[in-house]
Amino acid sequence: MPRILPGETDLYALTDSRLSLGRSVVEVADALLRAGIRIIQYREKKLKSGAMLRECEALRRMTLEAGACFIVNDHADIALLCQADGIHVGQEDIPVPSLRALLGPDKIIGLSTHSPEQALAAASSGADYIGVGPLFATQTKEDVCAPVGLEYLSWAAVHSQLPFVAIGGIKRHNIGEVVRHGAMCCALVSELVGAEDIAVRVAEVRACMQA
Ligand code: 3NM
Repeated sequence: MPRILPGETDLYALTDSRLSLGRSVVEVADALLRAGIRIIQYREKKLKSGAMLRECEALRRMTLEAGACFIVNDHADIALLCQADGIHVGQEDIPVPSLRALLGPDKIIGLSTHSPEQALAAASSGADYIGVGPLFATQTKEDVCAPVGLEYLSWAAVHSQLPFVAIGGIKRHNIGEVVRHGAMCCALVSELVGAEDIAVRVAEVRACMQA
């Protein structure tokens, strides 16, 4: 199973069919994988669980073929059933130790964090990586807190005991700044899945990271 953590790859893509210009999750994931994305998180908030499982099974097959890591947002049952590489949860979801007991030692568990205190707690809880954000304003996540800004990212770059992925409002115009503040891996939703040509967009984003 492809166990790839943030830090081992530069970009982390999340799905969101509401932002995908009418394309299916499978179509978007295919374009992301062809563009060389090596971690995909399935994040669909509005579907019934049966439909979610069918999509996750398809994405699992595709990510395995591409040698990419597949993470499911929130749903431990679906992550297990589709044999995903891991799960990503937020601060108010099932706590990491309970997920670990359920999923076992090998599944990746990612946790969203919004402050240094939460990052330190994540490390002691047994999470494998953390999300650091939202760095900037975002319309993509409904219940997200106010932007934490780049200060927390700078803190994480020095002090995080876990691999981390920067997230929240990251676009071509600000990703250079995010990299300069110490992010080795950036998670983007609208900027990638909302692009007409996803391969071109991934190349542009990568060029901005390196500029
Ligand atoms: N988690 P976009 S921000 C899913 O800060 C998610 O934990 C966040 O979407 C966090 O790249 C976010 O379109 C949405 O701004 C990011």
